[in-house]
Amino acid sequence: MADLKDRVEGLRKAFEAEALKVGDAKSLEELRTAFLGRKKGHVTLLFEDLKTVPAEGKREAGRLINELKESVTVRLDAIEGQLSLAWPSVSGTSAEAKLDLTLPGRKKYVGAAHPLVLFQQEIENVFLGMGFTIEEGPEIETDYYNFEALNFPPHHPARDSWDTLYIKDDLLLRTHTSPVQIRVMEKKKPPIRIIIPGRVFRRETPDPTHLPMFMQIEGLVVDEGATFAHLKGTLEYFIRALFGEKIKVRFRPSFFPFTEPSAEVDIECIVCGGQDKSCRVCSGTGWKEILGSGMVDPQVLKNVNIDPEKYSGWAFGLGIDRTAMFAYGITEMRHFYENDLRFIRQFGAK
Ligand code: FA5
Repeated sequence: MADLKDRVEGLRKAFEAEALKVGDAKSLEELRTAFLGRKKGHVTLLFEDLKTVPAEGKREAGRLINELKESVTVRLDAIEGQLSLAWPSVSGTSAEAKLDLTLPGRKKYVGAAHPLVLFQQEIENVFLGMGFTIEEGPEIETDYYNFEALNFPPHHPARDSWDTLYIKDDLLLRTHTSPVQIRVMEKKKPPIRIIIPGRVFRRETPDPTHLPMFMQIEGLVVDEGATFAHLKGTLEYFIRALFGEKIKVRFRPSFFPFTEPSAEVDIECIVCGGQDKSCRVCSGTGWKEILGSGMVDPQVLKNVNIDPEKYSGWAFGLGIDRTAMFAYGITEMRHFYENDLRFIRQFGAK
């Protein structure tokens, strides 16, 4: 038994010494065969010798040999793992083991701002340059802020044009950024000159220019002597700053319960220039609406305790996604949300 113990120890040391020399798959396989080979492996032969050990020592001897077998196997597997992780050596013998230095490197991409975020920042910068400041508000709103304070009485038919997603009776996903106008006017007194970017939600079937979740940027100015001429001049300046001096812009009369008079603003269809009767973006009209606007209705000012005899205001709500389509010449708004990296990497992600 003492003799077997010594042989186990001797083999363990011999194995360790050999294991340190292994440098490739071939020498690893040779070492595995030498110690664990089915017929003549050193450890295998020990099991043969076990038969000659007297009965009272068999159990202990078996344990020692099994431990040796286990530690040899674990060590061989670990070496195999290390070899497969290592770079193939240039001097390797097989063709595939050679490192091909002429292959192009693998590009590592770092994260970058989403194209809509970049575009939102571009819009914000134009307005920050004109002295506006940025405000934000909640995406989950009450009926009061989304509708009632904005002059939509309950059951008013104009509510139908905002297909609303309700959470419960009085709580809804805001359908526009206009409720933040009310929240700000409740807290701040004129002069007010703000923009409000944010996500809005509507029960809409997606198509190339409509989504059920999209982004708006609201603008609000309240001051003594604010007029429609200021609204028109500011929006024209903004649109030319984004699209260049030559862009064609038109103001079209419209209706919103919270502004009077109201106007929608269209820009020429950058996709077809009005030349394609089957254009999926402008439906062949040559124009596409990008924002709604108007003079703040005196009733809305009264709702927030601002005296409409002293102050007047104007406001607008621009679709960020819709406008970004034109700025980047994209014919499908859904691309912005599908997160296809081939699309996204065209906008600043390096
Ligand atoms: C409004 O949401 C008003 N709150 C805008 C407003 C603000 C008027 C302040 C007056 C004063 P409208 O529903 O038209 O209006 O939406 C404004 C803009 O959002 C549209 O011109 C368009 O650019 C964008 N938009 C509207 N619906 C969608 C949609 N389903 N998907 C993407 N963009 C949309």
